[in-house]
Amino acid sequence: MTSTTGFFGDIASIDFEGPDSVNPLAFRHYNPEEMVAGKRMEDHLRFAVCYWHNFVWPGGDPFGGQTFERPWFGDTMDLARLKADVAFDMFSLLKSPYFCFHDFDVRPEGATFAESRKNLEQMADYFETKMEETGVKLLWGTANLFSHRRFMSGAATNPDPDVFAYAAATVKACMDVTHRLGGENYVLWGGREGYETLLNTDMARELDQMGRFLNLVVEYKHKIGFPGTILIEPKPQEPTKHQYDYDVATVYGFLKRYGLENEVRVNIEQGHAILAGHSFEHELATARALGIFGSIDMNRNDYQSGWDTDQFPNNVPEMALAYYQILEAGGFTTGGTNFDAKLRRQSIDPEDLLIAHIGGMDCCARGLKAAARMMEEKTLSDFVTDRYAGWKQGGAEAMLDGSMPLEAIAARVEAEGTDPAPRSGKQEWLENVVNRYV
Ligand code: XLS
Ligand code: NI
Ligand code: NI
Repeated sequence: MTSTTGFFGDIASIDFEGPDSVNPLAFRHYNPEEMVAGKRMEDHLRFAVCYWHNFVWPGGDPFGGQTFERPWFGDTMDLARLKADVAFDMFSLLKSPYFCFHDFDVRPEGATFAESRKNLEQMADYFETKMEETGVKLLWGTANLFSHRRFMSGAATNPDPDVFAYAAATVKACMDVTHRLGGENYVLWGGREGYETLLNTDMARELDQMGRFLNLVVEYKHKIGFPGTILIEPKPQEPTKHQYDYDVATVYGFLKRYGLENEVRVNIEQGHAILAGHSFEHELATARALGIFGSIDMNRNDYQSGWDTDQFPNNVPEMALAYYQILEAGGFTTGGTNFDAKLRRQSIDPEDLLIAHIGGMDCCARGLKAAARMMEEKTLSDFVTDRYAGWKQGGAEAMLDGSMPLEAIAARVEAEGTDPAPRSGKQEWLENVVNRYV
C-alpha cells in the first residue's frame, strides 16, 4: 500500500527480505505467513501498534519539552482526522493487524463531558471507515483516566464521588466505542489508582471503590454483550508513588476479594514487571499459574533508571523466555503483542517510527521461533515433568488431596525410615539448553 498522507515519504511497503537483508525498512525475521508450531506467525504474535506513544507523545522529558514536529499536533477534529490518516498509514505499512488507543489519544477534549463523548464517537465513525479500508482491527480500547487534572487524586479511588462518576461515564463511553469497533479486549490501567502519601489516604475505602468500579465495568460488559476480555494492567508505581495494581499476584488477590477472578485477566507489560522487581517471564508464569493470562504490552525497561522507559524491545533471549511462557499457557486467545513502546526523543525522523517497530517485530519473531522450538523439542518441559514425577508414585498424591492428615504423613516417614535423597536442580545445564535455541 502507498501512504495516503505522504508523512512517510515514498516508502511504499515493508516486506520480509530474510535475515541477510541490510535494508533498514524490511523485516529480517517477521514473516507473517511463516508457520511456527502449527500456526501462522501473524496469528501467534497478533501485533498491535499503540496510538499514544507514536502519535500523541511530543518527545518531552522532565528537563525539556517537545522534540517531535508532527503536522497533526493540536486540538481540532481536523487534526485528529489527519492523525488517524497517518496512524492507519503506519499500521498498514508495518502490516500490523491491530492497533490500540485511549479516548484521549484520538479526539480533542471537549468543553463538556458530552462534547468529549461526541468527539470520540465521531472519531470512531472515522475509524470504522479506515478499518474497513485497511483491514486493521482493534486489539483493545481504553480510557485515559490519568492525564487530565480532574484525575490528579485518582479516578475510581478519588476521594470525590463526582470524579468517580466522571471516570465511570468515561469508561462507559470508551467501552461503547470499543464494542462498536469490534475490539477484542478492553483494558484498565490504573495510572492514578494508588497514593502519594498515606497521610491523606483511606486505603480500605479506596480499595472498595476500585472493587465496585471494576464490578460496574464487568456488569456493563455483560449488559451490552461485549464479547471481548476485560484486562487489568499491573504496574507498581509511576505516576503514583504506590499503585494498587502492583503486580500480577497483587491483582489476583484484588480480583479474588471482589469476586472477579473469573471475569478479568491481566495485560502484562515487560517494563512494569521490571519496575515491580520481577522478570517479564515471572509475571507471565504467575498469570499462567493463576489462570488469568490475557495479553502483553511488549517493550523494554532500562535496568538502571527506575523509570518506566517504554523502549522498543531488543533482548531476544529474554523475549524467548517470555514467549515460552505464553506458548505453554496455550498462546493468545483474545490477547496479542501490543508495542507499548516509544522512540527516544532524539529519534525525530518519521522513518524512525517504522524502524523502531520493524526491529521490535523482528525480535518478537526470533523470540517466538526460539520458544516454539523449546516447546516442541520438550527438553525443558520433560525435565520439569520428571522433577515432580515422585508425586505420581507411592500414594504421594494423598498428601495433597485431603485424604492424609498430618499425623498419617508423620507415621509414614517414621515407618519408611529413609531420608529423602537430594537431586540436582541442573540449572546450568538448563541454561545451556536455552542457549541452543537463542
Ligand atoms: C502506562 C501504561 C499505559 C497502558 C494503557 O504505563 O503502560 O500505557 O498500557 O493505559
Ligand atoms: Ni502499557
Ligand atoms: Ni510502561
